[in-house]
Amino acid sequence: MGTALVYHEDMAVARLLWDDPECKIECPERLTSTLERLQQCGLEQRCLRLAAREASEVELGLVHSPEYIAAVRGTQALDPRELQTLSEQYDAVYFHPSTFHCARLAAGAALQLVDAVLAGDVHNGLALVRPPGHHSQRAAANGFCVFNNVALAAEYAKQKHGLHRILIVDWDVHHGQGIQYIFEDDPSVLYFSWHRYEHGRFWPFLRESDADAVGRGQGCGFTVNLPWNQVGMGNADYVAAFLNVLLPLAFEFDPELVLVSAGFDSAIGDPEGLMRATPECFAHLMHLLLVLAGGRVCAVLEGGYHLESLAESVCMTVQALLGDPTPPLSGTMVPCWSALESIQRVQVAQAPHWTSLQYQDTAPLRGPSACSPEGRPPPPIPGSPEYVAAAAVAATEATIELSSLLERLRLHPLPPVRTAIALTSTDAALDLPPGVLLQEGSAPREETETWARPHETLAQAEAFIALGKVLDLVNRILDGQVSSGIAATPASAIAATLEVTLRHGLSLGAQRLLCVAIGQLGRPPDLADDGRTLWLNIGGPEAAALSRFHILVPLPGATGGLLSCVLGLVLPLAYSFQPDLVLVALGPSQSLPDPHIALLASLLRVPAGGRVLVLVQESKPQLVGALAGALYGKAPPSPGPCSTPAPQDTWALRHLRAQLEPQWGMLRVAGEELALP
Ligand code: Q9C
Ligand code: ZN
Repeated sequence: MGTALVYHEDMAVARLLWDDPECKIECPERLTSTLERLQQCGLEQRCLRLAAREASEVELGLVHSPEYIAAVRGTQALDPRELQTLSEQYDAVYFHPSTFHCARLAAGAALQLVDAVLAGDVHNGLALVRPPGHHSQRAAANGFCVFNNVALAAEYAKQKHGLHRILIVDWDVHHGQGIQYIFEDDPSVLYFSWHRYEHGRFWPFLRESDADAVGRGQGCGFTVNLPWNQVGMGNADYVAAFLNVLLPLAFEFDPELVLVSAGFDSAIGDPEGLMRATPECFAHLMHLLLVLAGGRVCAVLEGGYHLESLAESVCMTVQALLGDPTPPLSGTMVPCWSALESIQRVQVAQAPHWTSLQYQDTAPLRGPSACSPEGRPPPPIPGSPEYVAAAAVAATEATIELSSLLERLRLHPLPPVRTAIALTSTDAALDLPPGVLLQEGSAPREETETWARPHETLAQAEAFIALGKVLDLVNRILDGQVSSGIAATPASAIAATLEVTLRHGLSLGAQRLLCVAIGQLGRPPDLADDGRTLWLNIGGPEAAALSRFHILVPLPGATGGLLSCVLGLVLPLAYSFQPDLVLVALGPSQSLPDPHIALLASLLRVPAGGRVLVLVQESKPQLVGALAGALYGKAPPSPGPCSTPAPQDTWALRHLRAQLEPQWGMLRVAGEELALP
C-alpha cells in the first residue's frame, strides 16, 4: 500500500460547549462525515490505516513553550465556564476538556505520518485531524488551532530524520501565520501560503500576510505569501498560482519532503473562504506536488467547513495520493485579473531570492490595482446578517456544483487499466512496474493496412505490427478502458506512426488532441488547422507560433530551461486546451535525459485527466521503464538542483508567451493589455 491514512476517532470528541457563531463551524462532523465519505468511495480501504498516537510533551516542545503546553494541559480539569474564560484570551479558539488529548493526537498523527513516509512504509499520506494547527504559535492558540501540527512535523523531520530542505504548502484559505512565525528565519523550511486577504481586511488582518513578507535574515525568500484580494478564486486561479509561483520555486528549492497544510476552506461552498475551486482542483494540486521530493508528500488537514465540499475535496486529494488519474477540471481556464495581479506581486517580491523567477515577464503593475481598498465595504462580521447571507449563497451554489461533479464522475468512472504498454518483438522482456499491463491486442489487419498504406515506413513488418497495437491502444483509451499507455516502434516509423495515431484519434471522435512532439518531428503538412489538434514541437528549429495550434520551441539545454518551458508553456497550453488525449512522441534524434522525459509525462498526465499516450522508439528499456512508472503514478526522480536557463531559451519562451497570451487563457500575466477595462 502506497498511501497512509492517519486518524483516531477520539479527535471527533472535542466540541464547542457554548454559543459562539465564529467557532461553531469547527465541529466533530468535519471528521466523521469526511471519513464516512472516504469509506463510501472505497478510498479508505485502499490506504494503510494508521491509528494516530499522541505527541509527547517533549515533541510538542519542538515548537511550543513549556508554559503554553502546561496551560493547555491544565484545560483538562476546567469546567465549561472556566474553559470559556480561558478561550477568550485567544483569538477564535475554544477549549473542551478533551482538547489537550485531541490536539496531542492531531500533532502525533502528523509526526507518525512523517515517520511512515520517511521510513518508506508508504509513499505518501494524509492525517485527518482536528483541531487544526497552522494558526497556532509558540505560546498561543489561535484560529481553532492548539498545537501547530505541520510546524511540529517539519521540525521533527529536521531533528529526528536529519532533513535539510522541507517545503510546506499551505492551501488552506487562511494565512498560517503560526507556521510563518515559527520558520521566518529558517532557510531549511520553505513556507508557501495563499490566503484570502482582501488588502488586509480579512482575518487575521495581518500586515505580514502580504506578498512583501518574505522572511528574515537567513530565511529571506523562504516565506512566500500569495494574498488573494478578492473572493471567488477558482480552479484557473489556483492552478496559475502553482504554475507561476509555487512550482518554479519548489523545483529550485529541491525539497526532500513536502508537507501540505491541507485546508479545504479554499474550496467551493465554504462559508469562510467564499472561493469557487471545485473538489477536483485539489486532486490537480496534489498531483502537481507529487512530482516533488520523490513523491514524499504528507498532507495534514487544516480547515474546511462546508461538510460536503470538505468530504469531496478530501476524497479527491486521497485519490491523487493513491495515483489515480485526475478528473479534468471544469470551467473555462482563465485566471481572473485580481489573481494575476496577486501572482505578479509575489513574483516581484520573491524575484531577488529565486533565479527561476528572474526570467519571468514581470511587467510593472498596472490596471485595476489602482482601485483603492478604501472604496470597499468592510467585511461582514461572523454571525451578522450579511455574513450569513453570503455563506448561504455560497453553500447553495456549492450544492448544485457538487451534484453536477458527482454526475460527471459517475459518467466517467476510472478506467479498469491504468497503464498499458505495447512493445515490439525486439524489446526483450522488460521489467515493468507491478500493475502495468502488457498490451497484446491489435487492430484488425485490414484496418491497420488502410492506415499504413500511404506511409512507406509502415510497410516494414515490425512497424506494421507496432501500428496495429497502437491503433488498438488508442481505441481502448478513448473507450475508457485504459487510462494511459506507451507504444514502441522502430525509430524510422515514429513520425508516420504519430501521424496515423493522431488521425485515428480524430476519426474516433476525439474533440481535442494535444500532440507534444519532442525532437525533429514535423507536423503533417495537410493536417487541418481546425482547432482539434494542438501541435507543440519541443526541439523545433526555432521559436515560432505558426498558428494558435502549431507551436515550435527549441529544446532547452539546461534543466532550469526545460522546467520553465514545461511550467511556463506546455502546462498552461495543456490546461487551456483541455485535451481528450495527449500524444507524446519522442523523435529519433531527441536528446532529453530519461528522467526529464518521465517528469514531463508525469506532469502532462495532470491536465489530461490521465489520458496520455507516449510513442517511443523500440529497444529503449530504461526509458520505457521510467515512462511506465511515471504514467502509472510513481514519482519521477527529482531533477535535482536546477541549472540556470540559457539566455536564448529564456528569450524563446518569452517571445512565444507574449505571442500566444491573447489566445490561451492560462498564459496570461498581469500587465498592460489587461489594464484595459
Ligand atoms: N470570517 C482554520 O481554518 N474566524 N481556522 C475568522 C472571519 C476564524 C480559521 C472570521 C477562522 C479560523 C484552521
Ligand atoms: Zn482555514
